[in-house]
Amino acid sequence: MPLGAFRFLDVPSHRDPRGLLGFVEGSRDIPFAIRRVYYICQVPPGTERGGHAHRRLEQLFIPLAGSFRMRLDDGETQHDLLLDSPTRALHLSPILWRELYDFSPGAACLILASEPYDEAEYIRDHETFLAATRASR
Ligand code: T46
Repeated sequence: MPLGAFRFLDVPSHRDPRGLLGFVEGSRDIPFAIRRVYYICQVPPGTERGGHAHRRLEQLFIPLAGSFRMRLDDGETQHDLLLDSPTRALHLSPILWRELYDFSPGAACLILASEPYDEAEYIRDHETFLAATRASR
């Protein structure tokens, strides 16, 4: 996927009377090898998370329970997305500013990442982010 792009992906899953089982294999169901997994949950009402972009990292967001919204900015266009289904994941490429908000009570999101954690590849200043988008065009 190009820099600054995003797309929703259907997560392969199996539903039967016992519930839902979803599965993702790195480099098969998503175009990157999974090198890190983290999760966000127990978010207090009214809390926002994110407020940054990544220089190299690709991520897949799987909203396992509840819902939240994500504002995305590619430097030119803003999008406001609802994540509310464990079988509809959001794939983000690098160079996308993200803000997560409006978490429902009990919301939980699993994130699959293409790189180990590295604070140096975060862009936490919006002006620096805008400069990076211009450089990437
Ligand atoms: C993202 C959004 C959606 C680690 O030590 N290892 C990790 O893998 C992660 C993700 C975080 N941390 C530490 C770094 C900070 O001291 O956990 C602390 C909180 O992280 P942060 O303020 O970056 O949390 P969010 O929710 O603003 O951002 C996170 C991810 O960092 C980021 O990649 O896209 O979730």
